[in-house]
Parts: sequence; C-alpha cells; structure tokens
Amino acid sequence: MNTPGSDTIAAPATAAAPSAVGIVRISGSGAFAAADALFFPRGGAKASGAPARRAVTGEVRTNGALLDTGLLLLFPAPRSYTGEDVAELQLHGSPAVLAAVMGELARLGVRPAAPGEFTKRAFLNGRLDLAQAEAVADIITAPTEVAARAGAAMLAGARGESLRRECDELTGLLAHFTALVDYPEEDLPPADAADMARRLFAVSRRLERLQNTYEEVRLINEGLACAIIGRPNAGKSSLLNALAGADRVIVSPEPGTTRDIVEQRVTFGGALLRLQDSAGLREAGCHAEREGASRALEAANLAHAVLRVFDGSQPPDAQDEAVWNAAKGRRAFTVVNKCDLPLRFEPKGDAPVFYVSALTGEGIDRLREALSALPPRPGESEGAVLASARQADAAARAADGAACAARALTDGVTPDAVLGELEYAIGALGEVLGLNVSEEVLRQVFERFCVGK
Ligand SMILES: Nc1nc2c(ncn2[C@@H]2O[C@H](COP(=O)(O)OP(=O)(O)O)[C@@H](O)[C@H]2O)c(=O)[nH]1
Ligand SMILES: [Mg+2]
Repeated sequence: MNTPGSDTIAAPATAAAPSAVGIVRISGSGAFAAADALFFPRGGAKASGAPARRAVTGEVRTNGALLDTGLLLLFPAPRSYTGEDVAELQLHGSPAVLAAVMGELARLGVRPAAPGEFTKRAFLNGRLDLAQAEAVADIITAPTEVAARAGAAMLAGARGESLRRECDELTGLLAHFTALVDYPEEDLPPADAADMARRLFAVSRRLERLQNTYEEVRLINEGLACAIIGRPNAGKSSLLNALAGADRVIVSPEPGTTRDIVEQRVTFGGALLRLQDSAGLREAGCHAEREGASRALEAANLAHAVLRVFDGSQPPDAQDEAVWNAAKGRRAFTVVNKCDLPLRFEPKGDAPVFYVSALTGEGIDRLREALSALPPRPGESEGAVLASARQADAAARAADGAACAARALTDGVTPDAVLGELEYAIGALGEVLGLNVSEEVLRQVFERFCVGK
C-alpha cells in the first residue's frame, strides 16, 4: 500500500519543548523494522510483533544503551493515517530524547519527513481528499475554537461530499450530453436542453454559495472588526480596556487623547474579534484630532459591527448625533457607558442597548457575550465550507463553467462549447478534491503544514 517509490519517513509529531509526552511518528515500508531496531517491548517480544493499534510498553535503546521508556503503537497498512505501515513512539517529551531517536532513525536509513509529508502520503494513498487534507492544517492552525470546529466539520467530510455530489451531477450531465451529440442527426430535444440548463444553473448557484463560505472562514480566522465610536470622553478607550481585560489604550479625562485606530484582538466565547478604539467624533479640535475623527468614521464604515458608545451621565448632545449617523446600515450595538453614575441619557434606534460601566465592569460580560455571537459559524449548520483561497477560486471557476454551459445550452450554441464548459467546470471541482492536481498545487497545499503532520 506504499506510494510507489516512497521511502520511510519519521518526524517528531509534538512540539520541540519539554513536555509530558513526545511522539515520534514513522511511516513507510521500513517503519516496523525501524521499530524493531530501537524499541524493545517489556517481556522480550519483538516490536513488530506487537498487536495492531494497541499500546505496548518498552524501552527505547540507541547504541545498545537505554535512552527512555515509553509506548509503541503499530498501525499496519492500509488502516493508518498515511495508508502505509506506521509506528508511533510515545516517549517523555524531552527535545533531547526526540533528537536522539531521530538520529538513530537516520542511521537506520529513515529520512526526516518534510512538512505535511504524512498527510501528503495520506492524500496520495486515498485516505483523505485534498479538501480534507487542507482541513487538517486548518484545525492545527485554527486561532480559535470556532475556527477549529469549522475545520473539524470539513475533515468529517461534509465539504468533500457536497463537492463530490456536484462533481457527479456535472459528470452525469456531461455523459448524457456526450451521448446526445454523438448522434448529431438527432437534435437535442428542446425539453431536454431546458432541463439540463436548469440543472446546470442549480449546480452553479450551489457552488457560488459554497464559494461564499470561504469569506466566512476568512472572517473567523482573521477576526471580525468591531469599531468603537463615540464622542470624546464617552469612555471608548475605557470600554476597550474593560472588554479586553487589559490596560491596552490610554484613558484620560482630557478629551481627544486617542487619535489613531488602536486595534486589540480578543477571543470571546471561542470567537476572535478585533476591537478598534478610535478618536472621538467632534467638530472642534486640532488637525490631528479631526484626522482621527475621520479615520474613526472610516473604520466604522469598514467594520463588521459598530459599538456606539455614549456617556450615560450626560444628556445627548449634537456630537452624539454624528455617532448615531456613523453606524447607519451597520450591525450596531448601543453602549450606554458610565452607568455607575446617575443616568441622564436616553438611547434611541432599534439596536440592542447595553448599559455598562467600563469603570466598575458592570454589564461588560453581557456585552462580551453578545459580541461572541457575531462571527458566522460555518460548518455547524449546513456543513459544507471552503477553507482556502485555492478552493474558493476553483469553486468560482466551476460555478462559472456550469453557468456558461447552461447559457450555451439555452442559447443553442454549438455542442462543443457546452462540452468545453462542462469539462472546465468538472476540472475545477477536481482541483478542490485533488483529482489530477499538479505537483505545484500539492506543494502549495502541503507547505502550510508543520513537520510531523
Ligand atoms: N464614572 C465613570 N467614568 C468613566 C467610565 N468610563 C470611562 N470613564 C472616565 O471617562 C474619561 C474618559 O474615558 P476614555 O476611556 O479616555 O474616553 P474616550 O475619550 O471615549 O476614549 C476618563 O476619565 C475615564 O476614567 C465609567 O464607566 N464610569
Ligand atoms: Mg480614547
């Protein structure tokens, strides 16, 4: 079950830092022989005689001397991560121990694995499709729980399945159409053409929807921008500090302290957000302050959500009007701050209102909770999600090809044009799944991985 011409590879699968456990993974036809040469199960049996997928304890010896004690797990091909024979050593997590094991393996002719090489072999041996292989990297590099869950949904196959369904639908239509054009004397019945076009448009629309999920995944990974705006001294900077749970920005009773946009990444309830503090919105002030105000408006325009902060201890004034207007058409939250003081402010509009005190922390948890619900949660509902620009681009090309084929059919263009578009669309979907992809595409996908995966 080995990839033709593939050698045996090994790598530490755990981080190179002192830790409870360190894992060395070996994959390839020589994996079990390598295990025999350095792992000696308690009781004297040979390592390669250990039962499949069951941990056995024993000693690791190099140069005939005891190095460490630990566990050995054997995964015979093809039921292993890579589809090859895999031996996994679980040792004490000492970088020196792992390095010594790697040194011994090199002497035994086992090559250190390149980044992602185990997963690449899993893909080449048909254990994963390319979209699932990418999901593995997505989970490992996920900055938040929400991102990890999206990756897990992809790895579970939701994405591959729906893409494969679209691919099958297109392949079926291609076969049907090819059969029809093979008999050119029989014109394609108009009803048939209309039905095919309808199905192609449907495929195209579903692929477009799928393509848009990439945008959601990107948002999750990069964090949603939340602009904090308000008049000077409303407590914007204090609010950012209170939400972040850290003294990140300068707070001052002097109005006009903050001028640049200051961004703070925070994780609320597993969701990554980028809180953006900004200059107060007011007409007066020096040049820098006015520039700050215009940057604040720009940030509010680009943000996914806007926190409108008001000083609850002051009656609304003309400057607050600009704050209401700045968040028009945005996902907005109204924050009435300084609720530790007597309330003299009346909120308007239909955005949810949060009464907080950035000073005492009152109401901050409730606001955090509301903000944590902002990011989309792809994968939790309908399942299929695209996670990389590569996949989104291929899905867009497939959607385009399917729509062009449909239009060619309804416009009565030559059958060759329809065939060409269909093949183009099928080829693009194949790229996502990893059918007939070039070595270059594979290189790009797997260079994102860490060594040992
Ligand atoms: N009593 C009270 N004062 C606050 C609260 N939040 C901020 N302040 C004070 O209001 C002033 C302006 O705060 P700051 O965060 O710099 O406002 P910004 O100009 O909107 O960034 C400072 O003196 C803060 O200590 C609050 O919730 N209660
Ligand atoms: Mg400020």
